[in-house]
Amino acid sequence: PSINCILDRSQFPDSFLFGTATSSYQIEGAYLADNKSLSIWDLFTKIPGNIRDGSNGDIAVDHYHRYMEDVELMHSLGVNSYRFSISWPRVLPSGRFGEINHAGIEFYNKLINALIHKGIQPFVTLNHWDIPQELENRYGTWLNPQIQEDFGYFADVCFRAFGDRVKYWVTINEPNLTVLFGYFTGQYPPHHCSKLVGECQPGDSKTEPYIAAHNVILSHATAVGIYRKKYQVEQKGMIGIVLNAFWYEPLRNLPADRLAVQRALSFYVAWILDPIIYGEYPPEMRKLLGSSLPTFSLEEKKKLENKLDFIGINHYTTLYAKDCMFSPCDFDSHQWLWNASVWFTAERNGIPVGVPTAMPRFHVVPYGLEKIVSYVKERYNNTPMFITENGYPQGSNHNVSTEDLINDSGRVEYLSNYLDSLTVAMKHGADIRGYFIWSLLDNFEWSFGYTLRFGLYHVDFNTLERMPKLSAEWYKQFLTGTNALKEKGSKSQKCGTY
Ligand code: PNW
Repeated sequence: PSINCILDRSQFPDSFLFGTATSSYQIEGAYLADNKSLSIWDLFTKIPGNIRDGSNGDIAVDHYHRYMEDVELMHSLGVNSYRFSISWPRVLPSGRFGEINHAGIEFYNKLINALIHKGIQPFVTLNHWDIPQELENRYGTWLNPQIQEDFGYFADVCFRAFGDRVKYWVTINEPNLTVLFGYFTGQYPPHHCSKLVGECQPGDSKTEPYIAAHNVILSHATAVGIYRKKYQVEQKGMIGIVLNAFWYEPLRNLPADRLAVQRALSFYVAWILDPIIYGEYPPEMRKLLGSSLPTFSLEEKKKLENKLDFIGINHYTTLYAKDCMFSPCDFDSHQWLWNASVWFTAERNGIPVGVPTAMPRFHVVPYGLEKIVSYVKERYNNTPMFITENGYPQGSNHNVSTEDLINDSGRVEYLSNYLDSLTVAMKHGADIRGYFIWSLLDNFEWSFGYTLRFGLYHVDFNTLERMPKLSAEWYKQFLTGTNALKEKGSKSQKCGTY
């Protein structure tokens, strides 16, 4: 691989967390084991057409039964942290309407203890999209304020059971993406959308994403409130939220497109973070949307005072943004941010923004990480940040051999250049506390099923055997300071020159 710069673990503080990330639905399998109930993803994946290869997470990579082996893989990498999520329907099969499932608690206890035994800090996400289906059936999850109390209850159960050992909590993973995918495009459960977009459950796609986001923000605040009040003093952990965050470049060198970039960031990232940190939706959003954006009551504002301790950033790629407000676009505005009058593309004059990957619209643009970190740093007064996901997808169809998948030099190049970009942001003062590679191993990639692979470890989806890829070797060598790839591959350039 051609790595443009020599990275060194010693460029990062000793306390810096280096890890890998996964989520429960994507890896655990055992979807009905030991009293677990169905999540919204268990049902959604069974409806034909929802998942590219018709697959689901029933078995996934069977982490539920192979967790000890997977902890060993992490130990051999030399990571000091692991980001994973707790399956809500495994711990509370009927949410707040039923009993705690002790088998579920037991599973996470065993996992957490095994990690700690190997010196790996658990970094735990309470909800990475798998919500008990019963809550969707009963009242419609994120569309109903009831979810705030129910999510708070689930969080409370987890703090009480695991908080003596877990010092890093994430409330919700990428809610900015899931409310748009769940209530606007309909790509994810609960599959609501307007007729414009495709086949789905009828929903008011113009208002539902705002309502869902409002309940997400207040659910986060409820969980943080419980942590602050009942646990944090004693358990001494940190709690935050994780956002999906692209970087955007103006498509044309025009003020209108530079404003479009700012609107895209506001309508996607600040949409969730401004209320949590400043108690109000972004002024840019309010100005354009007026009363179609919900407002926070006095009581709700009180809840928002709980804020957060860190911001988690999941960053994968950069897109070009084009203004559609000052001069209307003659094509449909891109679906995700229909309300921001921005259109996104990954190409300028036919030239892609970076080297393409196997995932549509995901290109390799390392400086995007530095840029998005600086944006968050400036807007939120350098609140502590973790890069909670960064990673590179490979496609796997029958044309690709296992050997090619194992020999993932594209991923090594991606990761080293993004990590290098992160060091630049840190040199400029960004308070970054950790970095997690998505993912430890190949797994169920949502709408893409098993057709996209993000793992440092290859998984044979028939035998479920794990095998290290070149990127696993690279990470290990980086973490243990024996950067042998340095001699073999890199152009011996100074870091920061990608
Ligand atoms: C994140 N997009 O999801 C999730 O947190 C992970 O669970 C997931 O496996 C990972 O990124 C890789 O995709 C995303 O369409 C899903 O732009 C879709 C998009 C971005 C992130």
